[in-house]
Amino acid sequence: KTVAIVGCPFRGGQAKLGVDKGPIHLVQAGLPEQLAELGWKVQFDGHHQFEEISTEDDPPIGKLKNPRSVSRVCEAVAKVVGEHAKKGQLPLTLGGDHSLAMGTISGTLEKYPDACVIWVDAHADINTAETTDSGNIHGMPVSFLLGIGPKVEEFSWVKPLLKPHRIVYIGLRDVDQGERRILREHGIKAFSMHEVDKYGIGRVVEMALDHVNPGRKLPIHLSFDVDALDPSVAPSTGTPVRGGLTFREGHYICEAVYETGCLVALDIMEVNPSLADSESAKQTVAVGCSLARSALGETLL
Ligand code: DIR
Ligand code: MN
Ligand code: MN
Ligand code: MN
Repeated sequence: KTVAIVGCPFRGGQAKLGVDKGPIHLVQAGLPEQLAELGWKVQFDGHHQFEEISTEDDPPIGKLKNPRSVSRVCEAVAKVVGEHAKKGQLPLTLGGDHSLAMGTISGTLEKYPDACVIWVDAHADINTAETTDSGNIHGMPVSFLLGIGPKVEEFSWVKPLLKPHRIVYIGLRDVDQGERRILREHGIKAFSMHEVDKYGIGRVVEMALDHVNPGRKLPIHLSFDVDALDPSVAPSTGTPVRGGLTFREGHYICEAVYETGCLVALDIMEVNPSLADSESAKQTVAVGCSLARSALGETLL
């Protein structure tokens, strides 16, 4: 078993500086060695630089900010992730902002068209070119993957391969009005922090898996935005929202997904070591590493 680390130092899907440094810090903190320790063969051939893709001179298209650079970077990421998956490797993408998941999930679906997605986040990231208030594309990748909302020519390479019943959310607590409507209209299953409080994380994960992966046979892509965690656990991230998952709840999700034996791709997104103080940054990077380890088989006993 081989894990291929795809380092994506990219921040064009949102406005804050520093999230492009996330993958560098995660690797410097020893993530490749930690995964090797768990028995994985680790392939990591340096961070992707996307040098040929300019983030300057990229004026908005409609409300969308940095549309060309986001689109081209995600297309490149889709290709890289797809190639690793086709070799039978498990791609672990380190962000960078969550717009990258447009690429990672496209790559996964290229190899595994029946894959389901578990999206762990404070946010639904399902705004469309029409509903977005911020224009930040990290708030929109899911709508592109589903093929909903107005068509944007620049993103025409994204195949709408994801079906609404193949994605489930855990951890939501900051969902825009337009996003609520989309979730409702498309019947997309979401477990907000309210359900985590009500049922406990164990039952929530079980219900989430029952929804997207009833027979536990389908490949799983786990896309984890560290802002799903409470800001006391993961302070260094661009859009923290209070009332999030505890350290254990976050790790439990990863452990339970690993236990299904169905995990084929993993994203750890939105670690921004430039935000908050350096202790907080260290803590957030360490949490990013330990979430990845849990999803890749680290156990407590
Ligand atoms: C908001 C915030 N829904 C937006 N989204 C964030 O900009 O569309 N996603 N922060 O991570
Ligand atoms: Mn997100
Ligand atoms: Mn988020
Ligand atoms: Mn988001």
